[in-house]
Amino acid sequence: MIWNKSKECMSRDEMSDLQGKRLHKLVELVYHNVPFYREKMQALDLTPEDINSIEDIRKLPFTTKQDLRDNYPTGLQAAHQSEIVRVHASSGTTGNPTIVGYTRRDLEIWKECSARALTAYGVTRNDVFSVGYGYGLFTGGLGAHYGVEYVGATVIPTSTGNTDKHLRLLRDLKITGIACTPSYALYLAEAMERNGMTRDDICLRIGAFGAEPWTENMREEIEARLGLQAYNLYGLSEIIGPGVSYECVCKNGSHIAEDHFYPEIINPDTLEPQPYGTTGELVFTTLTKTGMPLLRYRTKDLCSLIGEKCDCGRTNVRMTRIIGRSDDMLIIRGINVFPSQVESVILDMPEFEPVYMLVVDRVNSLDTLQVQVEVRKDFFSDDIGGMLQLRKKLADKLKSVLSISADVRLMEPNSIPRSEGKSVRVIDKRQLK
Ligand code: DLL
Repeated sequence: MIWNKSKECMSRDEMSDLQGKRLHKLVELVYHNVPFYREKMQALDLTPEDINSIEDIRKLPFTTKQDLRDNYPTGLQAAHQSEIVRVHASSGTTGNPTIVGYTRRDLEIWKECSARALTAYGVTRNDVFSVGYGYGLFTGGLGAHYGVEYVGATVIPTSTGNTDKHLRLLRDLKITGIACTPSYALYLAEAMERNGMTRDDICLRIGAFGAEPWTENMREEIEARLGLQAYNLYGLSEIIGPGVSYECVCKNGSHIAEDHFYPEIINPDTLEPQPYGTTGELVFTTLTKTGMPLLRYRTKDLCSLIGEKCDCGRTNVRMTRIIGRSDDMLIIRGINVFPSQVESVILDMPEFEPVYMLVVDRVNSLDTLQVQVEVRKDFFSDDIGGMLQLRKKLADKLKSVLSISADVRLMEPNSIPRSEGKSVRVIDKRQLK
């Protein structure tokens, strides 16, 4: 099923035409209503009349997270405060949070994108859907919530916390769909097993997972343990929230709602736009938003775009999984390391739980990488020789993938703290020193 065939299956020419028209309107809006953009455009000697097709986007300035911080709290808002009907904020680990104001129209767009995603996964009005993302300033909870209602399925606003109650509801309400972070999905699976439940005690068939990077291995693990089809859901608060892109049943890249969010991939160093298939930093322009529209917002997320037609019939451009962020990429002894590389090694080995932590430090001016990982109950033992062997096996695999050696620490089952929201997988002590 396709929620909005006219927009999700448009011909390329029609789409470019629509994007160009919307871009022109957007530029007019921000030029007149947002001094930050007017000044940036004036510095480039640009007026809205110079932007007439989607190709003209390359003339426009980029926007960064720092620009949002500098204009805290509402300096980039294009709508009058009386038009703003909701505010979300993105969790920053440092500095001011990013405040995002939504107009009524923005909320309609968001609901539409969320419904497109759920329909692409196969959700219908007959589903009972639990939203396990946090409700509140985070966009996950309410973003998924209104999409489920719009599709006409039954929404259970479970939110985070209270895993035992969540499990009970999954079983008793015969919940068929769930939206949460992939790490929480695994946590639920563990809790289920601890409570003596199996996947046959629940009716889950569809999962909408996102808000943090995850891998194909993790997909297989979640699907096997919860007995569902796991789909990727991507988004960010600055752009709108979950629903910016979503997988379809082909599970081969996520379709971008590109009639609303125009994607580009740039080289983060030269800022040059890159062709389809090249990995780089993902940049979005919100073509239709009116609350806090953004021109060429640099997400820091690294991925590539897929231009080929998808077997599902949608023509919207797809993006690959996020392989990391240009700013959470670790540089250890000069080598770029993405936590997702470590994850795929760990998830490839049956001896380990998909729960790990990277601790990066600097000892005598030398970077060190420690990888803590939980050994599965069935493989954990007092046999020191066996444990040392297992440790070496993982260390060797990590070395061959990362090109640097890691100090592997085997941990007892359930000893690494779990998170209900986005998981924390990296502790970089170098920044704290
Ligand atoms: O995480 C919105 C969201 C909620 C998406 C629920 C999907 C599901 P922020 O808190 O602003 O918004 O964080 C956005 O999270 O730039 C990515 O780095 C990361 N991210 C989000 N979805 C995915 C995903 C929400 N599917 C930041 N895969 C983004 C990888 C993701 N990373």
